Amino acid sequence: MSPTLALVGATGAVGTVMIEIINGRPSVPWGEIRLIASPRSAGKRITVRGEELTVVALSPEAFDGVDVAMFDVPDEVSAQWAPIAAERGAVAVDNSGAFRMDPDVPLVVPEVNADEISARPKGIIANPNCTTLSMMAALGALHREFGLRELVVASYQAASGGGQSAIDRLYGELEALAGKQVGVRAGDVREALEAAGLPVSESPFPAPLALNVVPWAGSLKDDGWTSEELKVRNESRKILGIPDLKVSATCVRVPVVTTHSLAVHATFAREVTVEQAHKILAEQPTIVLVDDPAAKKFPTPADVVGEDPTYVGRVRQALDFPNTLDFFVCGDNLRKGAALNTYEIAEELVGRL
Ligand code: 11C
Repeated sequence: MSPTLALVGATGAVGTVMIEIINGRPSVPWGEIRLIASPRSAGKRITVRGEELTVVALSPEAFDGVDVAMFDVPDEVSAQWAPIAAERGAVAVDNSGAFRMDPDVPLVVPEVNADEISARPKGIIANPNCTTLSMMAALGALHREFGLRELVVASYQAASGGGQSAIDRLYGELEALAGKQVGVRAGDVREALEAAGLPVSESPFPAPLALNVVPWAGSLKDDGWTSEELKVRNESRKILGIPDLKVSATCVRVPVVTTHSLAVHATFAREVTVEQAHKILAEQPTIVLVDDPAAKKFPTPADVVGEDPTYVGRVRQALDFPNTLDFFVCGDNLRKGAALNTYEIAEELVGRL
C-alpha cells in the first residue's frame, strides 16, 4: 500500500510552497496526502494534485495512519507535536530548529548525508536552517573530494526568512520610499519611514531594510553572536560530519524578498584549483554552475528565486591561500532552503519506513 503523507503547517508560508512542490512533481509515491494546520485554519480547502482537500486541525488523532509527517511550523509547535506524531507511528520530518542539534535526531541534506535517515531513534529527522542549507550541496561535494577544514561565510539573507510579516515590511518600506531622494544623509531613510507611518521600532528588522543592509538575523546569543550565526556553525559541522570544523559566520539581511546568498571562503586539506572545483560542482545534479564573469554571468537572487537547484559562481582560488576557494552561492530559502529539502527527505524515506 502506498504510504500516507501529512503536512503540518499546510496553510503557512513554507507549507504553501510545499504544496506547490508536491503539485509540480511528475509523480508522487504517496497514497493519501493529509493537510494539517492550527484549529483556526481547519476546514480550509486546498487543491493538491487535482483533488480538493480539507485541512484538518492539529490533534493526536490527525496522525493516525500517517507514515511520514512533515512539519513546517514554529519551533515550539514542533517541539510539542513532532514527538506525538512519532508516538502515533509516523516519521516526523521537522523543518524547525527544535531538534536539529539533538544527537538522536539526524540532520539531513540528501545530497550530503541521505543515509543518516535510517538511524532515527526518536522517529524524528530534522531539516537544516535555510542559511546553512543554501551552501551544503556545494560544500558537501567539495568536502568529499578535498577535505574541508575551515569555513568563513557572510550571508546575504532575504526578508522571507523572517516570514510573511517580514516580506510585508520590506514591500511597505519600498513603497514608502519610492521616488524619494533618500539614502544620502545618515538617518534620512529612518526619518522617511517614520514620516510614512513605518517607524523602525515596529519593524521585524532592527534597522531599515530598504536601501540598506542589516548585519543581524536571528536573536542575540553569548559574546555578540546571533542565533543564525551559531546555527551556521553547528549545523554545518553536524551535516558534513566534521565535529571540529572551524567556522565563522556573519549573517546579514538584505533587501531581497526570497533567496539567500552566501559568500563562502572554504579551506581544504589540499590545494584546490578553480578548474577542479568547476568540474566537481558542474557534475552535481542539484547545482547549477554559473561562472563566467567576463560575460557578466554569476548567480544573483533575482535570477534564482523560484528555482530548485543551488546556483554557484564567482569561484576563485584565494590568491594567498592555495587550499582555499572563495565562491558565491544563491538558493531559494523557501524551496531548497525549507520546503524542498524537507520533501526530499520524505521521499528518501519511502522504502525505508
Ligand atoms: C532567516 N534562516 O533567514 C532564517 C529563517 O532556523 O529555520 C529560518 C530559521 C530556522 O531568518
